[in-house]
Amino acid sequence: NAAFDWKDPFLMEGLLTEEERMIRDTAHQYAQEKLLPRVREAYQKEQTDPEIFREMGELGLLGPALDGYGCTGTNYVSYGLIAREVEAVDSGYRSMFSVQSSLVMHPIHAFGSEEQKQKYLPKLASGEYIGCFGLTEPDHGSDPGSMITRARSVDGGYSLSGAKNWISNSPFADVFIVWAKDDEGEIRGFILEKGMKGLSAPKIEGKLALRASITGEIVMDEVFVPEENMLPHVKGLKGPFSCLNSARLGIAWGAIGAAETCWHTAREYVLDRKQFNRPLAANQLIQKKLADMQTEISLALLGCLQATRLKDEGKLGIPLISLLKRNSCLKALDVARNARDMLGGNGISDEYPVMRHMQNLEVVNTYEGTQDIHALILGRAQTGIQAFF
Ligand code: TGC
Ligand code: FAD
Repeated sequence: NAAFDWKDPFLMEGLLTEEERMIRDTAHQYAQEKLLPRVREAYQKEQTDPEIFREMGELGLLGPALDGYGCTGTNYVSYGLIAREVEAVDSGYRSMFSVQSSLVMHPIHAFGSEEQKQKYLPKLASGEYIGCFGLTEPDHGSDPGSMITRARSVDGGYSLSGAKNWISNSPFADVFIVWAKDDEGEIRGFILEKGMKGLSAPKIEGKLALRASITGEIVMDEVFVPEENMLPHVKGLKGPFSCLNSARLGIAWGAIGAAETCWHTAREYVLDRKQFNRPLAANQLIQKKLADMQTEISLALLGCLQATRLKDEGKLGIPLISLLKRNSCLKALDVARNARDMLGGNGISDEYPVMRHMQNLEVVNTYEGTQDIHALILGRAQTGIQAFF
């Protein structure tokens, strides 16, 4: 009889290559040794340490799936494994990794000029530069195609005016990827730099979730952006959306990393804690909750692995990303809420990570397309009927 590994029922470990396991182990060690010790205070005080970018950069974890320009050049399975390890500590730290890698480095790599790639990518890969991605506006979130930020043609470049809201990393970013409509109404991508006249990025205070990741606005008042800072090789919504494809797949892995932490914490807790003279784990209701967690987490991970293998082979259909991003967020939220419940009163204390994960996952379920937007993308993909306008 073959052994059953309760943590890894499908023996997924054996489906990874040696290189993937090595990268995963590097990310695991970094997350546990460097991120975990600082998260509690960072979350309490709503503080984000920019040094984290430098540390990740040193280990080759930023933009890992990109080739050249100081990037590691791994596959996307390794990217997903990094996201899972980082988010096992905190979704906010995975957010910092995702934005830098998929939303800032990827568009420069995929749509930038040779000069832009050489100027920005090595410094973003090392973490010397911090990047942010401005798509969402105060009045246009799920429907970014209706954005009002404008890039007016002026002598030698463009004049950008408008506001972006809920932007991860913006208050301390050096590089801003901003999406704006040109004189023809076409969406174009622009690289803005800290210090440009008319550009500011105030912090959004008082978040009740994702508190270890700084979030802000991007306010642009006739910011002059030279012609050479426009991304030359993409037009239209497919620019920002193709960045979201990689980031959303990373979230599908990451949210399950957070769920795993909640599951393992709950399992240990119910084995240790006694009520009615026996461990909580001896109760059928508790065991059912653990079984549900194990089932959803292991199935979700297998789905992530198969989809990401398809991506690495160039065979991934985009709606599958919506299926996985939505499923991982919803299942992870369910796991986190049940884990919180199983810890009783202790479940609300920050001595345990579960309530923090539960709060974070509310954001993860909302950003990069809400659960319902992803359901509508999947509905359209199977009926051919667009239901969101
Ligand atoms: P639609 O008509 O569907 O498409 C317009 C054009 O875009 C193309 N396209 C894609 N291309 C590549 N990948 C994708 N996933 C694509 N989805 C669409 C499409 O082919 C079309 O191209 P063309 O050449 O024919 O013009 O556009 P729509 O306006 O009807 O879109 C509707 C909808 C709901 C699907 C879309 O707007 C959507 O996904 N909304 C959600 C918004 C969102 O995800 N925002 C994310 C902001 S960034 C963020 O949250 C970062 S948080 C990161 C962190 O901290 O970790
Ligand atoms: P809305 O679009 O107003 O949606 C509100 C509700 O209405 C949701 O439940 C939604 O599902 C529902 N809804 C909307 N349209 C429909 C419809 N047609 N049918 C049915 N239901 C619908 N954005 C960036 O550009 N860059 C970032 O770095 C970034 N980081 C973020 C960090 C944080 C902490 C947060 C909270 C958000 C971040 N975002 C970022 C923004 C995020 O992508 C948006 O919040 C998200 O896309 C949803 O948009 P919205 O908040 O405007 O909600």
